[in-house]
Amino acid sequence: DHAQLLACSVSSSIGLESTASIKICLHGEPLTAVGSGNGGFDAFNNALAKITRRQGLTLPRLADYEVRIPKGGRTDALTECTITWTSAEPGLEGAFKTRGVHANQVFAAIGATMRMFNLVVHRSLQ
Ligand code: ILE
Repeated sequence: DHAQLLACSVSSSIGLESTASIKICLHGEPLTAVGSGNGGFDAFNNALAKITRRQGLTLPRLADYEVRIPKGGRTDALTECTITWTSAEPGLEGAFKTRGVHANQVFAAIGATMRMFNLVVHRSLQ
């Protein structure tokens, strides 16, 4: 992969905005950013947006977001997050889906987002 999430802290509270602090290795270079937002995933996306803006990359828009667990799962189940993105960028036009799996549902969404980000970075090199 071209972009790898080296470190990520997401903090959520009641009565305060969520915050995220991230470190991404892009083309072998470690890049850090912080973000805040309306929910932990929003905070992560705002941090990622700072990095992509600096790199001159345009991210697709989130069009749908689904999170589920296997049937019969319990509170310790792995969650699967499927995100539908829409993009106007050449090579990524239209809608596409990415998926992430993690015990923590926000990290499942972040995994799906990193897959999308890698597609964007890959296209930008072509
Ligand atoms: N706002 C929530 C979050 O940041 C969801 C994002 C709705 C898709 O976790």
